Parts: sequence; C-alpha cells; structure tokens
Amino acid sequence: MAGGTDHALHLTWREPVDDLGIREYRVYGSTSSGAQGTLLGTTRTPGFTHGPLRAGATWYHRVVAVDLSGRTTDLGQVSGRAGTPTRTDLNRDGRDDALAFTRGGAADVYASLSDGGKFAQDAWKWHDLFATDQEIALTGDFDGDGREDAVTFTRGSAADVYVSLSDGGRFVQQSWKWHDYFAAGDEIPAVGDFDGDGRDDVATFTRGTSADVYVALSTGTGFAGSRKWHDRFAQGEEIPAVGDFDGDGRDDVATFTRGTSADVYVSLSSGSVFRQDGWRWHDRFAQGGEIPAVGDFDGDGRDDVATFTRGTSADVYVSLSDGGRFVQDGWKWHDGFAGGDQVPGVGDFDGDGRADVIAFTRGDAADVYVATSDGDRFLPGPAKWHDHFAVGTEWPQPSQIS
Ligand SMILES: [Ca+2]
Ligand SMILES: [Ca+2]
Ligand SMILES: [Ca+2]
Ligand SMILES: [Ca+2]
Repeated sequence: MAGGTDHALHLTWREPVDDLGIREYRVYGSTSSGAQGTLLGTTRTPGFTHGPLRAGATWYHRVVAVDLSGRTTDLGQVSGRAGTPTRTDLNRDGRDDALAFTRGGAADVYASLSDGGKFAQDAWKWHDLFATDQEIALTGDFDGDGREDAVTFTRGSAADVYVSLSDGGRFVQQSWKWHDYFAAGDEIPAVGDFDGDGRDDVATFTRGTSADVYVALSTGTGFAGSRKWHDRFAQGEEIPAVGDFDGDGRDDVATFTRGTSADVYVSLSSGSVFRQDGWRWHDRFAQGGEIPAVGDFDGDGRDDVATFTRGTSADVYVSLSDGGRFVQDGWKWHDGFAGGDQVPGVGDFDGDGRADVIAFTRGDAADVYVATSDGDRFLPGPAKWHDHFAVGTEWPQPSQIS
C-alpha cells in the first residue's frame, strides 16, 4: 500500500464499497504511530503522493473516505519509510558503493562496498564482460528491488542498451538487451525514475540545435518505447543532469550552460513529460569549465546542485533547492577537494540521508577520497576510502566523468 522512492511516499488503497459513490478521500499523516495526524490533502482517486520527505523518515498515514452523502469511512492506517537517495547502492544497505568499469577489450567491472567509513573490498570482480570499448556505463535500480544495477549504452549507430541486475554480490546477467535503439550517435544518456514508480528509467539528451529529450520507461525487464518528453532542453554543449528537484518522487531534469552565463535551468516531471520551458533556477552557478553535479546535500528530500572547480583552487560550491529555485550564491562547502584532473562525483556513502562528495585520482595512485556532508558543509580532511580503485583510465561510478 505504501512504497518508498527516493524522496516521496506513494500511497494507494482499494476503493471501499459504497452505494452512493465516493466524493473524496482525506489523507492524514503523522510521524508517530497511533496519532490522528494532520490533513495532508484530499484526492478523488485512490492514490496520493506525500513528499518531499527527509530520507529514512517513517510516516503513518490514515485514509478516510467521504461518500456523496458526507458519510465517512476510516480505511485504516498504513506506514511507510522514505527511501534514501542512493544511486550506486549495490547491496541495499542505504549506503552508496563504488564501481569501476575497465571498458576497452577486457570490459571487467569491479565493486567495493561502503562500510560507512571506507570502501571495503579490493579487486572484487562483479562482471567480466560489461561495457566494452567506449560505452557509457551508469547505474540505477531498474527492477525496483532496492539494489542498484548496471546499464551500458553503446551509442553510435547500434544504439543498444544493456542491463545487468545486482544480486548484492555481482551483476548477474550476460548480454541482456533492454533497448535496441536509444541514445544514438553522441547523445548524452542518463538514469532517473521519471514516472516515480520505484523503477529507474533512462533518458537521452540530443543537445545541439534540436535539444530534444527522450525517455524510455522501465518495465522491470526492459525499457519500453522512446517518447519525447521535451523539445527544447540542454541546447548546444550544455551539461544536462537528473534529480528530483521538487521532491515529489519523480526525477526531473536540469541543464547547466556553464561558461560566462553560468545559468541553470530546471524542468519538472509530470510523470509523462518535462513541463517547464526556460525556467531559470540560478543565474551564476558552474562557471567556465566547472563540473556540476546533483545530490540532496542537506537531506530535506529535494535534490540540490554542487559544482567542482578542480584545478589548483579545488573548491566545491553548493546551492540548495527550495522547490522552485536554487537559493544560495557563492556558498563554498569545501576548499580542497577534487583538485587537478581528479574525477568528482556525488553519493550518500555513509547512508545518513545527506549526499556526500567523492573524488577518484585514477592513474597509478588510484586513490579514492570522500568528504561527507554535515548539512551545511563537506567535512574538511577529506578521508581516503580506498587506495587502489579505478586505476589508469578506468570509468568510475558514481562520478561526473564524460
Ligand atoms: Ca551499499
Ligand atoms: Ca535492482
Ligand atoms: Ca520531481
Ligand atoms: Ca536538498
């Protein structure tokens, strides 16, 4: 009856038998069991979405049906727990884990699971033929079992999409094609739960002058169809990104112009389309060649944005979503993270519901650093979480590598 996605709870219930017919349902919510709760809203159909919610919060909901004569029927209480906003949690413990795709001819995949303070395993192979050559490998929970899985996009003229599901100890399937024409040429593929059903879907951004965005929804065993959800988003060389910026449980899209304009635009998912056109959420974020990223850094249930300057300054800035814009300007959360050409990324590695930052040095050092969020900064330090992961030019996840 209640299912948790990243930032919202989706309630559904059975319609009661009532000769007169139902006028409306009243939905009450409380964080303590047995309490009457406060009225969250009313609905004419037997379903309600409650969000944004703090990660991991437990809610108790009560639904009261009102028929056409005004008679009320209490349909009882249900509880649900808001999920944690992970993207690479391979074993469903609420903590994001680290992945390295060798790609090329070997096409090996290695994983190392977070124990809350480090990535524990070394040289643990999860697949020996996934994401060959220059394919784009990403992660998401495509079957909705709470464990994040692997997806790879061949792009080019083949434009095939393969998935292999996590069983908590490896990626199981070989050569399982989930789409045979998606993200062609040099389009930018992405992962998100765009319809909010608890299974991650895929999107692709054509960019350039067409600037179309297509989505294919997961059925649990494949990505169905390919429908245009926006016809003017992420133009030219802009950097598109995915996140639930209003916290309604459906993933939305953002795009960063970077350069001197440094604008950020957002378009929210309605469940079947990205609605807004030209809606600017920030006018000075991710300038020049900075690397933008998305995560819920304060853990309020809405995804925020971060940007990494890298180079010698190695600063990290954050701006938090209030559901209608990214609020802060020039708010530095770290002054020495992901310097030089390190590959930065975002994930909730300690599982406290607030997104943290990660940096892969790659090369011979192959060190991995994490700086955890305390809600208004990334802790200084940063701590080394692995000293031999993602060597050379391997493709690490979660990261903003392109
Ligand atoms: Ca994990
Ligand atoms: Ca899964
Ligand atoms: Ca949303
Ligand atoms: Ca937030």
